[in-house]
Amino acid sequence: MVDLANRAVTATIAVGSAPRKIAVQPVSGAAATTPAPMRAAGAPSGTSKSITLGGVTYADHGTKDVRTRARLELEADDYYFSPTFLRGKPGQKLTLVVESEASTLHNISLPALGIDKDIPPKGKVQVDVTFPASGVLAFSCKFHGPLGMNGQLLAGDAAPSGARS
Ligand SMILES: [Cu+2]
Repeated sequence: MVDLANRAVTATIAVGSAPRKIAVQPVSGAAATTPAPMRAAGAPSGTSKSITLGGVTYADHGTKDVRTRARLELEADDYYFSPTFLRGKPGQKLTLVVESEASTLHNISLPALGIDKDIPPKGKVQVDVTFPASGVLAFSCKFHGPLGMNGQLLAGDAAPSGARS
C-alpha cells in the first residue's frame, strides 16, 4: 500500500504464493484522505506460509503425525497440499486418499515410488506410499509444484529439508 502524497510505502499485504488478480477501486470522501489502517488481505486459501527447502517452495499447511494411522485424507487445492508434511515411522506404509475441492486439475507425484496420479476437479484418488528408512521424501503436484504445491514424507524425527524426490 503506497501513500502517493508522501511517496511512502505504508503497508504490505501478504498475497500467498500465487496471486492472480488485482482489483483497483477508486475511493471517495473521507476514505480518500484518511486511509483506514490496512488489514492483511486474506490469501484465498487462508493462512498459508511458504517455506523454501532445497530451492523448492512449499505452501505450508502444517505437519500431521500419522505414525498410528494406516490411512489419511490429504487435501489438494489451489495450490497446496494439506497437511503439507506427514510424519511417519521409517518404512511405514500409508494409504493417502487425496481429495480435491478445486475446479483445477491437480496431481500427486512421488517419482521415487513410481507415483504419478492426476486428481480430477472435485475428485479423489488413492495412493499407497511408504515412508523412507530415514530422512524425507518429497511429493508434488506436477502441474503446480512451481507454485508451492509440494509436500514431504518425514521419517521418524526428520525435519523438513531439501529433499530427494
Ligand atoms: Cu496442482
